[in-house]
Amino acid sequence: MRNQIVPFLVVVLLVFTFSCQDGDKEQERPNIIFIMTDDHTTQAMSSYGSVINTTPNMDRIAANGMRFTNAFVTNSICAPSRAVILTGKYSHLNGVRDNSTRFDSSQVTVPKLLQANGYQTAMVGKWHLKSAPTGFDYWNVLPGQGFYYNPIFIEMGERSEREGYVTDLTTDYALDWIENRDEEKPFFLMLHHKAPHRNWMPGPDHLNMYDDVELPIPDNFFDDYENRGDAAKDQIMHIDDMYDRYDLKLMNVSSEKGVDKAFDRRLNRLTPEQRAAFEEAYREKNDAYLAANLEGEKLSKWRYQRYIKDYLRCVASVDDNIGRVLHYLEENNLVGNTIVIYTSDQGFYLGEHGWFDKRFMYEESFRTPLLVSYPKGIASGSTSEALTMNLDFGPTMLDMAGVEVPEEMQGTSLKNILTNNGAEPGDWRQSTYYHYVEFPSEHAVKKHYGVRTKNFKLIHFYDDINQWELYDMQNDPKEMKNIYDDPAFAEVREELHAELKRLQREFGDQPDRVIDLERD
Ligand code: SGN
Ligand code: CA
Repeated sequence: MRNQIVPFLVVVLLVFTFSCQDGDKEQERPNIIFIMTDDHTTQAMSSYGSVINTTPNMDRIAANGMRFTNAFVTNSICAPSRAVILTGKYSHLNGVRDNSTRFDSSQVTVPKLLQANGYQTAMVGKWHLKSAPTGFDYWNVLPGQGFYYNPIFIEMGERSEREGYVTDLTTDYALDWIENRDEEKPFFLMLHHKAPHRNWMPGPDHLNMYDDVELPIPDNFFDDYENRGDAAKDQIMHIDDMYDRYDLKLMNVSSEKGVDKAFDRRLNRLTPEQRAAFEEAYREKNDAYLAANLEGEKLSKWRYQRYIKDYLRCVASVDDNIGRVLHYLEENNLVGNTIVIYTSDQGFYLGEHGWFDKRFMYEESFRTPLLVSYPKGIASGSTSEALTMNLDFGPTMLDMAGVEVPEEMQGTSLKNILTNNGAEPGDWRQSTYYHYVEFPSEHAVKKHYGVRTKNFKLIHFYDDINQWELYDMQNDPKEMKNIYDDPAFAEVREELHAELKRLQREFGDQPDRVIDLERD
């Protein structure tokens, strides 16, 4: 076995090295397709061992390239994650610390650098950064969160509504752009899906998927948050907090709640045919729900089933559409020279701890999927356990394109890992730093920062509270027991405190100063 693998790797490395030599023909520089979904989490990807769905097309990216098992975000929420990816810098430096901040588009970004270095660049789909996209030859984005049905797109500044389902339309625009590109130049495409973001409205092709199955519930669904701090107890993101109409599509339940009214406005966007199909898909199931008059745990379980099925129906459409992109690359002889990256803006809770949404540094939302394929440089079917961050995506894409990574970017290129079968270089990071600040706000997740190594995680919840949590990631991967005050872990605790301080110095983050300023 070893005898076969070593020559194979040598060939892969040589081909890769040669393909990146200066003076290469322009079209031999790799194309890059960066596909990012909104809130798609590893628990709903078959390549990461999902027990609730399959994602055959995403699996093809994993099978043709590398799957990262320890990819994390720096701040688990949408606009901040996007700004981190564009700039390669933490939120406190790129300015987008929460979803309400406008991105300062005069900053140095990955698309600007690729564009300046001869790439043709495009951005299609969810943008969410308030200022207009810069650094793109073509852009066509959804305003704000966008709509699932008949969405409005802003194409190079012009707004128009398109009939259809957002995931299909976003892919149509992306493929049209590739089709009409200048074939003499390499291309960089950011293809950002809205799905599977709340309120999980499935497309016409998947409305009845999972109708006849009951999906397994996470074993910590009925978590009572014992042995945890107040932050886990005080959140408002429990499946029981969901809205009947807006989230759960109980169109036979009346409600005066604002967000349910917003759902009615959304339904009104559908064409009569779309609306008839949508309502018909839920009608019998919603009637059965009312007749059953469920309470307590049974009601929570019903709500989980409705939530997870709609979420997965939205994921299925993304997966089908990724299949369309991969098929296009095959048909047009683009597979060999195109890097395909698949990720999400962050992870998500699929009933773990009883939750939906994200924001916490707890595993499910701190993690993000990361698959990268590139036949010329990455061994197929490989995995890497290196601790990686969304901070690294920008430097990686620049490095793979042969463009110098600016000193100010705080991430590290993954090129060495990608081209070395997933092995970590000797000096690779042994810890990751996280900082979330959007509080008070929807879902009531408190401000916190922390550090994670492969074995432990230390979190400090601050602002309106002052509580520390420590988790043993090997023996308690679901984070059910805070061991911060356990004397057996006193040494680990002190080591992590020191590491946290070191990281805050390295990255220039000063949460304690922020607290003081906010209190003044
Ligand atoms: C909306 C959702 C929230 C979600 C945020 C942020 N509420 O406000 O549930 O946490 O987006 O999501 S909704 O009632 O409008 O659906 S993010 O992915 O954009 O950060
Ligand atoms: Ca998101």
